[in-house]
Parts: sequence; C-alpha cells; structure tokens
Amino acid sequence: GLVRRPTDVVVTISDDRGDVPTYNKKGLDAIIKENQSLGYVIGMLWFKRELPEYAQKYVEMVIKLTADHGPAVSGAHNAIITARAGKDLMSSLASGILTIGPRFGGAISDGAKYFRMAKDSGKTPSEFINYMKRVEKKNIPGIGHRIKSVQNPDVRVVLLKEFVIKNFPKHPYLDYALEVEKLTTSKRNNLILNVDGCIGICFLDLLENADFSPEEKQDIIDSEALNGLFVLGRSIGMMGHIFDQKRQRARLYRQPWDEILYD
Ligand code: Q5B
Repeated sequence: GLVRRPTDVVVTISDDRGDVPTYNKKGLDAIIKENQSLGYVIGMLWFKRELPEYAQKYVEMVIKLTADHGPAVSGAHNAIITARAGKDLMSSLASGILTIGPRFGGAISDGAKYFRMAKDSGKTPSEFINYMKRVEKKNIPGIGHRIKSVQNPDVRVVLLKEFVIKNFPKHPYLDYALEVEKLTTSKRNNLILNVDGCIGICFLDLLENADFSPEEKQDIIDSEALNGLFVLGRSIGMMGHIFDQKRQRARLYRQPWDEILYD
C-alpha cells in the first residue's frame, strides 16, 4: 500500500496551498479587508498570535523609530560605502545589516535577557550593575550611547517611554530599568537607557501584559526576534541611503589619509 514519506520541514506560521495564503491560519484577504496593521502581521508571523492593539502600535512605533539614525552610524555607513563601491542593492544592504550586533542596534535581545534575569531573580539595580561588571564582565546591554546623554536625551527613548506608560496596563520592567539608569547615569552621563535597551525592556512588559508563557518569552528572546525589530526597521533607512548614493552617482569612497594615523 501507500507508504507516507516523512516530512523534512514542519511549518506552523503560514500556508500558501489554498486560493488564499494564510498568516497563522488567518486569510490574507481578511487581513487586507479588515485593514489590519503591520504590527498585526508581525504578531501573526513572528509571535503566532493577534497582538492586542496597544502592542501592535508599539511594534509599529519601534519600526518607525528605528528606520534611520543618519549616515554616521555603522549600518548606514557600511551600506553607503558598499553602494559607492558599485555593489548591488542586496550586497549593500547585507553589508549594513552585518554591522548590527552587541554594540550597535543588536543589544535589544540581550538587553531583554539580562534585565529579565535581574528583575526576576530579585536583584536590586545596584546588585545587577555589580553582577554585570564582576560576573558577566561586560557592558550592560541597553545602557550607554555614543552621543546621547542626560543633557542630550534621545527623543526616541522619550517617545517610547511615554507611549508605554500611557498605554501598557503595567510596565514593571521599564520601571526597574529606569532605576538602573538612575545609578549608571550618576557614574557617567552617557550611560542612559538607550534606544536598544528601551525597546527590549518595554517588550518584556508587552509580553507580560499579553500573557505570553515563560517558555514563549524565552524563545522570543533567544531567537533574537527583538533584534529582528531593529533589523527590519533599519533596513528601511539603509535602503534609503543606498538609493540616495545611487541617485547621486556617488564615486568610490576612499578614506582620506589625513583621517588615518599611520603609526
Ligand atoms: N560603559 C553604546 O560606548 C556603547 C557601558 C559601560 C556599563 C554599559 C556602550 C555599550 C551596551 C551596548 C548597547 C546599543 C558602545 C547602543 C544603538 C543604535 C543607535 C546608534 C547611534 C542608532 C557606547 C566608556 C566607559 C567604560 C565602559 C563604560 C559604557 N557602556 N559600563 N554598562 N553599557 N553599551 N548598544 O561611549 O571605566 O572608562 O573603562 O557597549 O546597548 O546602537 O545612534 O549611534 O539608532 O543607530 O564608546 O542609537 O555604551 O564608551 O565603550 O568607550 O566606554 O563607560 O566600561 O568605562 P562608548 P566606551 P571605563 S544604541
């Protein structure tokens, strides 16, 4: 008789076999007819659920806020240099994305990981700071910025905090992070809760409010879905920079000698 061949791949988020593709079992036609948001679609495909409205809005706000931060940051700079070296869109974008990591844009997941561990294990803010310094021996992910400081606040962080405080039923992780920030900024004025940290820590509050299980939260953090928000948002800006350079027919970039110390 017929022998069922074992499947190689198991997929749980979408299906394109019928007339209408589905995202987490919801027809694309209904998603479009109901005018569902981008935050809704991300909820269905990344987190396998219909996020509450405030959470959809938070996700969309993150995408907008991270879309660009000028040409000087690592990602845009790499994308610009690569485009000016005559490379195609995909290569230029990839070279920009490849700079996203623990120092730049990719501290969101680790920010969520360490602040979650600290708060859930009952560490005081001061114990957490000491733990990161003495045990983990690394900078606290989500704290510190090259140009933003107490005197020069990051408006993106201000906007995120305002939104979360106004719209999330509770925000214990944000409150905890703000206590940590009080201590770090008393040591150095640029050790603020930065945009990466604020996105990741507020996302912990989102997961808490939307009743995600501890295992689901862990998976979301470990799979870097939160860094994914920055990759998604910043790709918009990096592509903008690539098109900008192409439009200008910009020449090959060469670092001027006087900006290099030949030692
Ligand atoms: N110190 C961000 O460093 C930066 C400390 C710390 C304890 C910390 C640094 C850091 C964690 C990673 C993080 C996301 C590398 C940043 C982003 C997106 C962006 C970018 C943009 C955009 C900056 C000087 C002294 C040292 C350090 C101490 C520094 N950070 N201590 N915890 N977190 N943060 N990244 O200014 O005693 O002198 O040895 O690694 O969250 O990427 O716009 O640019 O949208 O594109 O270069 O906003 O903070 O300072 O590393 O020379 O440190 O401060 O131990 O102490 P800096 P460093 P000491 S948002």
